[in-house]
Amino acid sequence: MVQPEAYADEPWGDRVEANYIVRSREPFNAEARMDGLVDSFVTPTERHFRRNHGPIPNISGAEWTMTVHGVGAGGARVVRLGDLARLPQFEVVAVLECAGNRRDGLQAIKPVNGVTWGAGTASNARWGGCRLRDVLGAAGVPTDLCDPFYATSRHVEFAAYGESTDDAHYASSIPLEWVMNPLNMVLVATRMNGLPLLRDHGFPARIVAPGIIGARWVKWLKYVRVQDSESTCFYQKRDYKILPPIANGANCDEFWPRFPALMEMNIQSAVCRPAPDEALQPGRPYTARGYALSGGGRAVDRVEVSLDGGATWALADVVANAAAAAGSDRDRDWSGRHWSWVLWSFAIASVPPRCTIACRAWDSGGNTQPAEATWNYRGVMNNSVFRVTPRMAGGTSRL
Ligand SMILES: Nc1nc2c(c(=O)[nH]1)N[C@H]1C(S)=C(S)[C@@H](COP(=O)(O)O)O[C@H]1N2
Ligand SMILES: [Mo]
Repeated sequence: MVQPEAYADEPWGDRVEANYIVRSREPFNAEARMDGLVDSFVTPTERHFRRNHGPIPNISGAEWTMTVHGVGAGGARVVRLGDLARLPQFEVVAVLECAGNRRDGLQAIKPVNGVTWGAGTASNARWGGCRLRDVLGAAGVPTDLCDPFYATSRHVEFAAYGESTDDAHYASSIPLEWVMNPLNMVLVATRMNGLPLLRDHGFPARIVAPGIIGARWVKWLKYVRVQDSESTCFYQKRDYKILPPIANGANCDEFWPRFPALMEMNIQSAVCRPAPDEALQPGRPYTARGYALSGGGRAVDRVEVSLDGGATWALADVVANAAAAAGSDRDRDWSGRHWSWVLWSFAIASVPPRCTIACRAWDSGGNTQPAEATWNYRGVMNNSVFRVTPRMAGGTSRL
């Protein structure tokens, strides 16, 4: 349990509350206002959502240490920011999405266990730091994925400084093989959008695991550890799983061990404009805009919009993607991996007097979003077709 005094030192100066819908203050949980998400391909830091399971630790960069538990003799080492800075530096533009994004759609069906979220817990940032693979390689972990070492399933656990609400500390893990593949760009990130991480985002160092749900992007790193089984932390074993709809608060203990910890994001999209509180002018043109993303490095291949309840779907224009942002006309990065979201727009020539705008995306795995959501106890991974029914401005149109 976290004592209330633990929240006495929160970084309120770094939080532009006007940009957010604040869902809880202790811990600080705030999603981005939808209309602020589509102005730029890379989400400005002051608009990036914040998701915390406890108070924000106040760590001195000069004093911070992270322990690396690698393999064999000399496999345990303590690293400081200077050690990370001496390794080759990389940048990746990657979308961070909370597995609880759009939980409100499941809550509307039946109560769920978790913070309410609309579609504002996804943001696209430019992350910088060194590769976790290089940190582990220096701690004795074989970097050749054909090494017999990889014949056995292994995991890397990430654990955080600071307290958390459900366990002694925040921790989780992902498969080692994923981390050691350089194409996957798993970083020990120290920078976000060109600046040192804010405290809210994990200063001085966090995991960036592109294509994987936000819960694995552990902030305020205390140690990284190679081990034979996944993390036993609450957030790995008893949270962030899609339980079957028969599981509930009374019987969930029976179901947690039977279902795997979530890893890759699923195909997702949302309308950001019109925002939920925005009024449209009937009969006038309007350009709807939004984002779409997928997990595991899969590309968003198309985004579709329906104004007739899903009877017909028209193609939206993808107006920003990673290739365009990098000044390239190739739609695939050479490795075929996609870590960013795309932004899309859809021109409506004349806004009908009553309309629901629906969107859905398709990814390179041929996946699309289901017409209706299936409820799950933890309220995770809701990616049903996104619908917004805007308010219509009454009376005369604005001059
Ligand atoms: N130490 C720590 N790391 C954490 C969390 C946390 O509560 N504590 N929350 C996780 C979850 S669930 C998400 S979605 C992302 C959110 O990252 P952000 O706050 O930088 O947007 O951080 C992850 N890393
Ligand atoms: Mo999350």
